[in-house]
Amino acid sequence: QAGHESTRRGALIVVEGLDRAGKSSQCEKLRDYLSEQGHTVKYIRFPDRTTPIGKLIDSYLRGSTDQEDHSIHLLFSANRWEVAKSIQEDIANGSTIIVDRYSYSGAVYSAAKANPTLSLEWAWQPEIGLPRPDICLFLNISAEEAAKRGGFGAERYENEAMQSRVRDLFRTLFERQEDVSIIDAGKSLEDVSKEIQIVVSECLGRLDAIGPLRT
Ligand code: DGP
Ligand code: NA
Ligand code: NA
Repeated sequence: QAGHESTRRGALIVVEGLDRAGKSSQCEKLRDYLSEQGHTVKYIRFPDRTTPIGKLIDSYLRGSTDQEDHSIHLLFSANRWEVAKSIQEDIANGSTIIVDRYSYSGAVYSAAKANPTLSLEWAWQPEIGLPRPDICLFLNISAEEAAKRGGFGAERYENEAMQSRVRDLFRTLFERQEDVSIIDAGKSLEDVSKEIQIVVSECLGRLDAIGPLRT
C-alpha cells in the first residue's frame, strides 16, 4: 500500500491534586509505565516557570513580588496558552503528554482567595478553548492524610486555610466536569500507581472513539 500510515494521536493526561498528594511521583511512574508499553511520552508541568511569564509567576509564588489577584490569574492562564499549540502538535504527532497541574488548579487556587469578584465561574473563563484533557486524574487525599505527610513549604498558598478551601473547590469543580477520575491517593504508592494504570489504559482504549483532541 502506497503512502504513509496515518499517525495515531497521543493522549492528553492531566494529574491534579493538592500539594503533597503525590503528583510528581505518580507522574514519573505513569511515564515509565507508558514508555514500557511503547508509547512516546512527554511530561510537562504548570506553572512552567522557565518562560518570561513563568518567571513572573515564580517570583509571585516565592513572595518576592505582589500581583493583583485577577492579573496573576490571567498570567497563570497565559502560561498555559503559550504552549497550547505545541501540545496540540505533539499530540497530533503521536506523543502522549502527562501534565502536572492544569486549568483545574488554575481555577481553584484563584477562586480560593475569596476575592468577591473572582468566582470559580470567572476563573474558569480564560481556560475555555485550551486543549481539553482526555482524562484528568484527581489524586484525592484527606486533610488528615495531608497533615501526616509533613509541613508546608515557604511558598504562597502553602497554608492550611488556603489548602482546605482549595480542596472544597476542587470537589465543586469536579462535580461539573466529565472525564475526571477521583483516585484515592491515601493508599500506598504502588496501589495508587496500579489504579492510575487501569484508568489510563481504559482511556487509551477509548481514544479512537473520542476522536481528535477536544477543546
Ligand atoms: P507547584 O509548582 O506544582 O508546587 O505549583 C505551584 C503553586 O501554584 C501551587 O500552590 C498551585 C498553584 N497554582 C498552580 N497553577 C495555578 C494557577 O493557574 N493559578 C493559581 N492561582 N495558582 C496556581
Ligand atoms: Na507547591
Ligand atoms: Na489561572
